Amino acid sequence: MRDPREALIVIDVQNDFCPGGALAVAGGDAIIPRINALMEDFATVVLTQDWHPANHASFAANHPGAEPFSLTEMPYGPQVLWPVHCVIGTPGAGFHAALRTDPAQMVIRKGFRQQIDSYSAFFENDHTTPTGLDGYLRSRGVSALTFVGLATDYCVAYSALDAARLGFRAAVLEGACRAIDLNGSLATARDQMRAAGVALEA
Ligand code: VGL
Ligand code: ZN
Repeated sequence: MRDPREALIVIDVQNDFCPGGALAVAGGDAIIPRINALMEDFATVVLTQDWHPANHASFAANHPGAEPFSLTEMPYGPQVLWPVHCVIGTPGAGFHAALRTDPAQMVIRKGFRQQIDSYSAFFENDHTTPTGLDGYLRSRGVSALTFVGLATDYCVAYSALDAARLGFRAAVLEGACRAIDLNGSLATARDQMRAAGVALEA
């Protein structure tokens, strides 16, 4: 068992990000056995769930003429337009059946505001609207975070970068993550994480 000040943060291991899903990440389900085993080592386990209304502004389908994986401009900056995914209450938004969920004390849902996407477990993409996870972890005395899950270059990276900015010690176990890797996004995310002091571990 690790020091009780350490928490495991499991990002978006949902059906739509796994093979067969609407925004499938290659090998997304292959990381699940390791994540399940890691849960044994941490006194605090948090799961996150991408959780969008069907009319969400991050869906290309809600921007007439826009192709999935194209870029648009939102009031808060550039935003990738994704295929419809993780719609509230649908099977695609559910956790993968192989993921253990019983050890988790907290499930954070994010991306439920129609106008704002939310990659990070801490802040929506405007970088100011909080999810409440920071307060939850601090009030439980947690100061160090290990991130695993999907996708390395979006929700995992944004979460780890925010964690470092908020003053948590942050590590990403890359072997327990898989990336979307859109136009070099994985290399960019790794550079940003290294620069922010996030430990990239195997
Ligand atoms: C994610 C794209 C859109 C992720 C979520 O979990 O990395 N990526 N929504
Ligand atoms: Zn999403």
